Amino acid sequence: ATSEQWRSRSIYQVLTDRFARTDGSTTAECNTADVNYCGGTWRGIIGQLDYIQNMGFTAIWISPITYNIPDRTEYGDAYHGYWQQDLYKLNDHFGTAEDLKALSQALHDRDMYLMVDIVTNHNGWPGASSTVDYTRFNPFNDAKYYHPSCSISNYSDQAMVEDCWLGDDKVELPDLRTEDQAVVDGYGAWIGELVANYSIDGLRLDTAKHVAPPFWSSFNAAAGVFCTGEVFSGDPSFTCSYQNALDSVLNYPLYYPIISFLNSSSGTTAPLLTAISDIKSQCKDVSLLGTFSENHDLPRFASMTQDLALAKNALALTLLWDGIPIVYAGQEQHYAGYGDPGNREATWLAAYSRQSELYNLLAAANQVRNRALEIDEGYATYGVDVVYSTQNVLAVRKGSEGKQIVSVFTNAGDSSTPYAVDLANTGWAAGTKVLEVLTCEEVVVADNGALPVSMDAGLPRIYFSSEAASGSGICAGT
Ligand code: ABC
Ligand code: CA
Repeated sequence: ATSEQWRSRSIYQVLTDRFARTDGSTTAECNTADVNYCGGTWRGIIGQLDYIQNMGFTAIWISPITYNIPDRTEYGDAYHGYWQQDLYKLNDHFGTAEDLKALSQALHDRDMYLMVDIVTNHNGWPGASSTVDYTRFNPFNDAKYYHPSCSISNYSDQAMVEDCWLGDDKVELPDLRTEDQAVVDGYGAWIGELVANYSIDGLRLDTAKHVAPPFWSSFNAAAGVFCTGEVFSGDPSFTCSYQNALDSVLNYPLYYPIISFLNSSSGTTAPLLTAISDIKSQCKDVSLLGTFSENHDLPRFASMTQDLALAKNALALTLLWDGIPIVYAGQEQHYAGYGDPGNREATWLAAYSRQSELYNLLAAANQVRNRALEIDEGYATYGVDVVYSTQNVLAVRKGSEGKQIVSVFTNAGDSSTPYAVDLANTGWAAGTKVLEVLTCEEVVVADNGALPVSMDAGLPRIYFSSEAASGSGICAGT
């Protein structure tokens, strides 16, 4: 699928090993500290697509699918898939080629997309650099395809970030010469075939900042589908520069301000306000960036605060901001693991509960976003417009006149008292009936054009006009 098609999607991120087992078990042991395979599979994902789709997601991103270091290492098993050894074989812990094709088909039958995580920067080796046997890799089976070993000791030295090796002597990540034509061609031929074989709709490109942009331009073209790169940096000018080579990047520059605003009541909106204008001025197309507040490399939101109202604000903001929202499996269950490997809890241990408050908040937020996208061709590209801000409260409008969503976020927290504000500049005329889609209460825009907003218990608010909501199922039955 193209960038244009991905712009209106909403992505649920899964580590295949940790999301769902073929047997559908909700009790199979999975102790993250053991760093071993827990038994999740592609067939398992097929079995839980209702769980994902009922939250309103229209795509999934799965962890790498290729053959990895087969044996246990000093850093445990390659259950995450980033220790690739053979591009032309699948990781059979997750299933067969037929299983992967079946997952792709099952998604397409639901009009959902499949995004696959791809590693091109390195392979994986279970030991020190001096012990690497290059003949074990396919297709780059000779030392000539790799940079000489050196470790990345200084992340501000970009040549070092690109040419030295990630990993250490427990698990080395031999670094490909991605500037060489033979490597560019080898990856290009492979990705075109992979995308076609499994009808893949989009790619998440691992370690994007460890590979120079010219490689990415060729790779994105060879893939022929939407590509979003992992440029792990909070610096907008650095991260945005990769969007000149790739369709999209993950929005790390937005991640840090989201967290510092919402992970405690003492945070402020200031960094987020700065980020909005920085990202807008530096990134080529903000509407294609991947917006997230958790992933498998970062501490879970709930490891920073147990406050559920703050978690709700973080998720509402993730979904209703500019860009393509991405929610990491387990976030809807308020999982609280701190960093790798603790943040890779098995989703099945929450029994795929649809009772969870965050599950229901995601369903409501995706529903209103999906509706706005359906009725407003300008929604996705309408850059968020700040209509109100204090240190602790932020209200934004997104979408064309009459079809806009106005959301209000706060870091007041769940023990806070009511807070009322009359919001001007929402774009709605006096007398317009507006629905708050999380409580399903209707309010009317006042004669002076202000939207009467009443906040309570630190909860976010999401407003959409009753007319635009009508017939969509939003707040149906209330
Ligand atoms: C294993 C063990 C761990 C052990 C580790 C050394 O080895 O499991 O217990 O501690 C995979 C696996 C991991 C595994 C690694 C290494 O491989 O998932 O479990 O860890 O063997 C991607 C993937 C990630 C994956 C890899 C490798 C890359 O998402 O899951 O890991 O294929 C760097 C990379 C980034 C990478 C990330 C984990 O590490 O750039 O691609 N992610 C700074 C640096 C970043 C750096 C980040 C985290 O720290 O600039 O480059 O990311 O280490 C902001 C700044 C940022 C800064 C942050 C901290 O602060 O703007 O630049 O990021 O303000
Ligand atoms: Ca590299």
